[in-house]
Amino acid sequence: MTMHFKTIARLGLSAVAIVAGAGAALAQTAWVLPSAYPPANYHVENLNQFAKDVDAATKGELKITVHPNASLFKAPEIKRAVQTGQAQAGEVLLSLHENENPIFGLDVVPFLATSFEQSKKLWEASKPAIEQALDKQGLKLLYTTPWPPQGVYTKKDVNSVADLKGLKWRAYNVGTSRIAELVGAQPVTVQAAELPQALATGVVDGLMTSSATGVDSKIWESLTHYYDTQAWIPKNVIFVNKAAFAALDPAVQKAVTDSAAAAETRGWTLAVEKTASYMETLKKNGMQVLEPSAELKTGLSDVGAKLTDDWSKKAGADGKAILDAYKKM
Ligand code: PCA
Repeated sequence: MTMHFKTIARLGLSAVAIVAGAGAALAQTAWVLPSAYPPANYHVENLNQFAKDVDAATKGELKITVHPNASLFKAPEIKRAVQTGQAQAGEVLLSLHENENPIFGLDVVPFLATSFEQSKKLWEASKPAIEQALDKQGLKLLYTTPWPPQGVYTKKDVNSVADLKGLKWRAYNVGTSRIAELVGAQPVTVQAAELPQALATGVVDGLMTSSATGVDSKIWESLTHYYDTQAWIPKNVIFVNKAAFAALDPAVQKAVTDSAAAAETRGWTLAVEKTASYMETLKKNGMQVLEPSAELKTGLSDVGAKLTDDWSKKAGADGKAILDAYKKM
């Protein structure tokens, strides 16, 4: 792995190999695309299809190799790796980077957009600002895909937020740490690739995430309850280093953006379809999949109001304009 990483770092943006064809030399560009999620996850399935589509549309001129499960870079490092050209493209959970720009954390404001339909509207309202923020960082946005709505996993009954007090609470971003703080749990930041281990060793015994990540981590081996609170719908974004993109022929660029548009449509459809089957998988494996009580809902909505307030303060007038635009949609 170390060798592999070094080779990539050395090749950087000019990862171009010359492949000898039948009598002619064909210039082939090779990109690596790190992702932090496991191979069976639909985000990664979608990335693999995207890479295949680009390969077919460019007749092999651009080869994209997807590296899933944080095997090349850890989740919080992927964005910087693409900005610096250590990887040409990458997939990240956008809200991991809320500290750089509050707009990256809009989709994890609790109870703002809780259905896929609302989430799509929120995306449309915020896309120009997100695209521009990424552009300023040397990144070109390719597409986005949602995770399923976020619920609460524990190994005991939870009737109100008071029951979350004292839990070893797995956090994956600023918002989920802040929730721990507000409910009196102990936040432990663990990214998805390390979650199975953290659950198995008892480092965490409570968290909010999707049915997808519950299934990916075989959560039923450690926890017993899933409260379907549908609190927010986080999104992954897939982007490319601008210089790497600019170095492509226009026809290859078009193949990339066309394949990305197809991946975006496919990703949203997959998310909807998979949410239902992930819930079934949780049940089949013995998880109690439950509706939150009225008291739990109220408690979480109070927590959500505090996070909304935090976000509005950070995001200022620009943030407010986006929120207003979303509310009118
Ligand atoms: N799964 C990822 C991010 C959001 C989600 O549903 C995780 O838990 O890390």
